[in-house]
Amino acid sequence: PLTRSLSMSSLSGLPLWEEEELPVENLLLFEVAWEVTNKVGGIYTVIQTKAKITVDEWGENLFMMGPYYEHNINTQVEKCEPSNPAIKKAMGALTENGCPVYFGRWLIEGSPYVILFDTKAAAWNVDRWKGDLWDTCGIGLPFHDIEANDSLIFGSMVAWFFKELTDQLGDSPNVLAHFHEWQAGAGLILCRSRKIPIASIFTTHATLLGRYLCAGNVDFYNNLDKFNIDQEAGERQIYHRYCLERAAAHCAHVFTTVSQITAVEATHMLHRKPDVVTPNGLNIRKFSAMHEFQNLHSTNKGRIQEFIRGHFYGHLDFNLQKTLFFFIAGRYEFSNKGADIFLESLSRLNYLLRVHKSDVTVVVFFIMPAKTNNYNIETLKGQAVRKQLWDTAHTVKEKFGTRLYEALLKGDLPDMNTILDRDDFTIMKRAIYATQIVFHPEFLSSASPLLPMDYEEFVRGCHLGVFPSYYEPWGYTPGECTVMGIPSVTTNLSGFGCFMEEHVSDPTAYGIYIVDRRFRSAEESCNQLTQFMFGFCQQSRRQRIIQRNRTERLSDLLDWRYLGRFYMHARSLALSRAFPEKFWMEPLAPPQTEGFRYPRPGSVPPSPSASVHSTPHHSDEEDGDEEELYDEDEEAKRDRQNIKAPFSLGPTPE
Ligand code: G6P
Ligand code: 1S3
Repeated sequence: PLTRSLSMSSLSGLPLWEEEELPVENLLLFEVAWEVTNKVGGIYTVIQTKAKITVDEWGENLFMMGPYYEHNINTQVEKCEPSNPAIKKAMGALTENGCPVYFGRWLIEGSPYVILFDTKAAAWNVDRWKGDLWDTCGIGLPFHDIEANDSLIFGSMVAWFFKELTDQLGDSPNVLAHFHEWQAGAGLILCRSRKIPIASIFTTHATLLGRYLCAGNVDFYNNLDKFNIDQEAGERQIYHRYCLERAAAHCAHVFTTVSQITAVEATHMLHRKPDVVTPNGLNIRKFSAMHEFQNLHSTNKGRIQEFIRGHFYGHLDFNLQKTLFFFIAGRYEFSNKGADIFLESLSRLNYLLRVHKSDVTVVVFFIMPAKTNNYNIETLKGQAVRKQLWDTAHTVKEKFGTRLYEALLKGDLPDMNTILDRDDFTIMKRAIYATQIVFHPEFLSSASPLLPMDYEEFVRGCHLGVFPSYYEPWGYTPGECTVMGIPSVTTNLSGFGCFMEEHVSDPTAYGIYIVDRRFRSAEESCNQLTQFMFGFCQQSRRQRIIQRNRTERLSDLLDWRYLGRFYMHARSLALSRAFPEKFWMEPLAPPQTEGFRYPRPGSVPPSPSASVHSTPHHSDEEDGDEEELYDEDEEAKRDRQNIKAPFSLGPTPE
C-alpha cells in the first residue's frame, strides 16, 4: 500500500516538503493536453516548464499526449519508436484503422516522450464519434465549432488508445491519466463512460464561463452564486463546450485548478469543488554570479534605449537616464487583462508627474499580439535562425566550460563522452530543427528590425511589468518578471497575486504590487494603480536596485521543484480513489491554515522608498551601485534564517 509520510528538506533556505515517492515502476503516467508540443497559450508554459521535474520523477514511464501538427513535429519533436511494447501495439491499433498516431521525444528540458494524434487524418470519423458522445452523455456538438470538433476527435482517439492499452496491461502497470482543460475533456468523459480502468485527473486552467462573463460588463466575483449558468452558457453559444468542461470535471477521480480564486469560480461555474489546488511554477535557473540578473537588466535596458532613440529621433526631449520602461503583456483580452484600467491610470500618472514637476519620463509598451499588416516574415527568418543557433552554442559552451573547470579542479581530465548530457543535446537538436521551418514571430522577436529582442530580454530590460487583470486564473507574466528580478503589478483577482498575498508578508517590499480589484470600485483600483506607479517613479536608482534584488529572492517560491508537489499529491489521491485496494493513502491531515510566509525583508523599512536613510552610502547618483549591493546579500541571508514555518498543503476554499 502507498502511504504518505512527509519530510522536510531545504532549498536555498526555503522549506521544501518531499512526499514519499510513488511506486512509479508499476505505473504509467500520461499527461493529455491540446497544448502538448502545440503552443496556444499558458497551458503550454505549464506543461513545458513542468516536464523536467516530472521526468525526474517518472523517467521512461511518463508520456505526454497532444495533437499532431506537422510543423510542430518538424521543429520540436524527434521521432522514434516506442520501446514499451504495449504502447506500440495500442498505437498500431489506431494507425492500422486509418487514425495515425506518432511517437517521439519532445525537445524540451527533460525530453519527455510524446504520443501525438493526427486529428486531421482521423476526421472522417467525426460524425460517428459525435453520435457516440451524444449516446454516452447527451452532449451534441454543432458542426461549425471547429475547435470543439477537433477536441472530440482528439478525445475519441485518446480514449480508444487507453482501451487498447489497458486491455493488454490488465492491472499492471496501472495507468494514471492527467487531462488538462476542456479541449482534453472528451477523452476523459469517454474513458470513464466506457469504464476503462485508469485513474484520472482533470485540471482546468480557467473556466469558459468565467472568461466570457468577465469579458462582459459583469460584477463577476460578487455574483458568483447568482448566475444561471446553463442559461449564460446558452446565450453565449458555448453551451456544448461548457457541458464538456463540466462533465470532465465531474467524471475525474480528482479535479484540480491552478489557484484558490479559480477554485471558488469553478465551484460555482462547474458545480464541483476542486480537490487540490495546483499552482503554476516555473523552471528556475539560478545564475552562478549573484548579481548577474542586474547586469542583464542593464544591458537589455541599453537595447531598449537604442530603440527609443530611434523611435523619438528628432524630438527626443527627455533624459534617457531618467526614463523608466513599463510594459503590459498577454493575450489580447482588453479588459480581462486590465489594459483598460492601465491606460486610465497612465493618464492619471502623467498628471501627477507633471504637477510634481518630476524629471522622470515613463515609456510604456503594450505587448499584445493582434492582427498586423507588416514586414514579410520570410525576410526576418534568417536573422532569427542565426541568433537562435548563436544563443544555443553560447549556452552549451558555458555548461561545457563549467564542467571542464570542475573536473580540472579535482585534478582529473573530464570524460568527453559524458561531459554533455541529454538536455544539452536536446537544446542543440531543437536549435537545428528550428532552422527548417517557418518562423512565427509572436509578442516580440529577436528578428524584428525595430526592436530586435526576444520576450525574456525585453522583460529584463524593463523596470516594471504592469498586469492589472480582472480575469486571471494564474497569470504567468508577473511570475516571469519575478524570477528575472523585475518588479511587477498584479491584482487580488489573479491566482498569482493571491498566492503572493498569502505567502509573502509584505509583497510591496519585494516589488510585487497587488491592486485590489476585488473589494474596490474600478475608480478606486485606478487610483491605487496610479499611486503604485507614481511611488515607483519616485524611487532612486539605488532603491530600484535594492528592490530588484528582493524581487528576485522570491523566485524559490515559484520553482516547480517546490510547487510540483501539489501535482504529486493529486496523482496519489487519484490512484487511491481509482484503485483503493492497491493504493491506499492515509487521509491527509487537515491542511495547515497558517501556511508558509516569506517574511518582510529583515533590515529595512517596509517600502524601499522609505529605506533611503537606513541604507549605508546612500546616494542618488546614477553610477557606482554595485559595491553597495553587499549589505543586501546580508539581508537576504538573514531573511532566509528567519524562515521557519512550513508551507502547508493549501486548503481548497469553501
Ligand atoms: C543594474 C546594474 C547597474 C545599473 C542599474 C540601473 O543594477 O548592475 O550598473 O546602474 O542596473 O538600474 P535602473 O533601475 O536605473 O535601470
Ligand atoms: C490560462 O491562460 P490565459 O492567459 O488564457 O492558463 C494559464 C496557465 O494555467 C494561466 O496562467 C492563465 O491565468 C489563464 O488565462
